[in-house]
Amino acid sequence: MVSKAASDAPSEAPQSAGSGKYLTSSVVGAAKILVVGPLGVGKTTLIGTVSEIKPLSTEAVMTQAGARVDTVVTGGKTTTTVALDFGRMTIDGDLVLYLFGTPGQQRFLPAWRDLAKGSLGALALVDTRDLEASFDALGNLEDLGLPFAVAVNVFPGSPLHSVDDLRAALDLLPGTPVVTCDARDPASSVRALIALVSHLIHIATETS
Ligand SMILES: Nc1nc2c(ncn2[C@@H]2O[C@H](COP(=O)(O)OP(=O)(O)OP(=O)(O)O)[C@@H](O)[C@H]2O)c(=O)[nH]1
Ligand SMILES: [Mg+2]
Repeated sequence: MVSKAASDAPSEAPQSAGSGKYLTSSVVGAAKILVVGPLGVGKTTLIGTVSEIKPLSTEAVMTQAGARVDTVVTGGKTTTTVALDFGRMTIDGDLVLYLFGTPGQQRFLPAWRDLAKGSLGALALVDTRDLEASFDALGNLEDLGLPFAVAVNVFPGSPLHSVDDLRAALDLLPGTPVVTCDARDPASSVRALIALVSHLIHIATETS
């Protein structure tokens, strides 16, 4: 399931995990993971929360000029991702995840299909205040045949649904993990990514 990782570090560089800048020598595998979901669901936030390197983000200010083609969100959000987010997270010291966040605006869907190339799976963030907004991203993952886990990012006032109701509303396969998270909280976001990785390992074990 995972490929052998080459260390990011030059040979003379310290291998300590202290700075988080370089991969530790214990890393034996790597996986490219997408973080997808509709506008404002928390993709950039989650990658920034868990990344052990300074995350790459490509935020642009949303103006009225884009209102004709873009979804406009309220609640103080003034920027949106226009290309990708990138971050890196190591699990258990031996598996490194390269996290690619996709833009949420509908018009960037073709771009994130390109981002999907070479990825092993996706974490699909969902906001229960607008479940329908997730359909495009989930549909794209299904079209691409990319396994995914759903992480419900809980906002103030988010309606609470049972996992069974969410599965039905999102038309998920029985094995697709559904977890809740707060994208601003490292432990919660890491748990969501571990749920995805466990799912990917399960699929790989079943098919090998
Ligand atoms: N309450 C709450 N707020 C959150 C959470 N996750 C993100 N936010 C806030 O929601 C806003 C949107 O988050 P982003 O991370 O920019 O969302 P995004 O999915 O990257 O948005 P686009 O790139 O525009 O599609 C930010 O102001 C975050 O601080 C969460 O779990 N709970
Ligand atoms: Mg973003």
